[in-house]
Order: sequence, then C-alpha cells, then structure tokens
Amino acid sequence: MALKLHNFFRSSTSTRLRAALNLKGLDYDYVPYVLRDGETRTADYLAKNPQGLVPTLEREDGTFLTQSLAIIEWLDETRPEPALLPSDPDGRARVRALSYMIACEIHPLNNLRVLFRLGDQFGADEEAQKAWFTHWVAVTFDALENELSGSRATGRYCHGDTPTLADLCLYAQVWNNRRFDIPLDTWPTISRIYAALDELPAFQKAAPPNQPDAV
Ligand SMILES: N[C@@H](CCC(=O)N[C@@H](CS)C(=O)NCC(=O)O)C(=O)O
Repeated sequence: MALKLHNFFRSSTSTRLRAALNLKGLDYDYVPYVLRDGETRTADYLAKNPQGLVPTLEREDGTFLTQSLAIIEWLDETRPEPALLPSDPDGRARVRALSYMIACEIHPLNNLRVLFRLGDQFGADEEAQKAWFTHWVAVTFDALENELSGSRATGRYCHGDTPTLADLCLYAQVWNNRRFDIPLDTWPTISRIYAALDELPAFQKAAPPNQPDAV
C-alpha cells in the first residue's frame, strides 16, 4: 500500500507536508477533506487523527501519523535524503526556531476553528477576522524578517542554500496569507526566499491551486 495523505488543498499544515513528501520524491495517494463541512469531525476521521485536524499521514502498514512537524521529522529520519534539518545542533536549533515561529506563533492563532470561534463567541465579521489574522502574521513576520535579514546563516533559503523545515513552514504561511490578501512587500527577505522556493518543482507541486480538490 502507498502512503496516503489525508489533507485539504488550502490547509497550510498540509502544504508543508506535501512539499516535504515532494522533496523526498515520495508518491502518495491524495485523500481530500472539506474542513468547513465537518468532514474531519466524523468518527471515522477522528480514529485517524484524534484532534480532527489535517494533515494525517497514513503509513504503508495502515497506521497514522499526526501533527505536520512531527510527520516531517519522521520522514526526515526514515528517508534522510535530501535532509530537511541541518547536520549540526546549532543549525537544527535555528531551523526549528524559525519553523516554530510560524507553526506555534502564527498558525494556531489563525486556524479556521479560531476564526469560527471569534465569529460565534464575539460576533467578529469577515473584516474583524481579517484584522485579527493580519495582526498575528505581522507580529511574527516582522520578527522573522529581522532574524532572516540579519543572520549570516540565511542563504538562498531560510538556512543556507538548501530547503529546510523552516522553508516548508514559510512557503505554506505565505500561501495562507493570501486568504486575506496580505501583501509581502513589507518583508523583503521573506519575499525573496518565498520567490526562490516557488521556483522549485517540489514546492510548486505542493501549492494549494495545484491540488486535485482546489476550487
Ligand atoms: N499543529 C497541527 C495543526 C493542524 C491544523 O490545525 N490543521 C488545520 C488546517 S491548516 C485544520 O485542520 N483546521 C481545522 C479547524 O480549524 O477546524 C499540525 O501542524 O498538524
């Protein structure tokens, strides 16, 4: 049985994982879910992913892995080439820190269920949700821009000249920002790195509009 990716085209955590699978040259079956329709809240899906979130990676033996960063690190350990984390501890710490800036400090605050909650509990309309989303992107992208532009460890990509975990997160977050039309020009280094990543077939193939369930 092939690897199966349970995911959603517009989900940034899914985009991260698709790009990792593509960089590793791995084929997978694509299983789409519509988040707004509650397709990840069914008993069948909750048996795969107890949080009812995407992505979930179904392994060849029918077992499941959840949490995009944990899945990507598992892929990197089981299929080491090309490496998505540097070989030195300092480099790994930097790449993980850049990744967590996005994965821990932006994504959870702007997730669909948070935006829904803002609407349901506080009456936040689309404009208010956009302001919320943009605020949390800007707070961390400003800091990320400072780190990336000020560090000699930054290369063509976030860390040196080969894509790492941090680039998977950055690329997916830039796509996610398009949901609210957030322009990139305020962050020239992020913008440059995104453009370099977008030239790579593994990233292009992972981009939301290029998925079978894209609408
Ligand atoms: N930390 C988790 C987050 C997963 C997650 O929140 N995925 C989003 C899509 S990007 C989701 O399923 N959202 C559904 C919702 O918010 O109800 C990961 O990295 O896998």
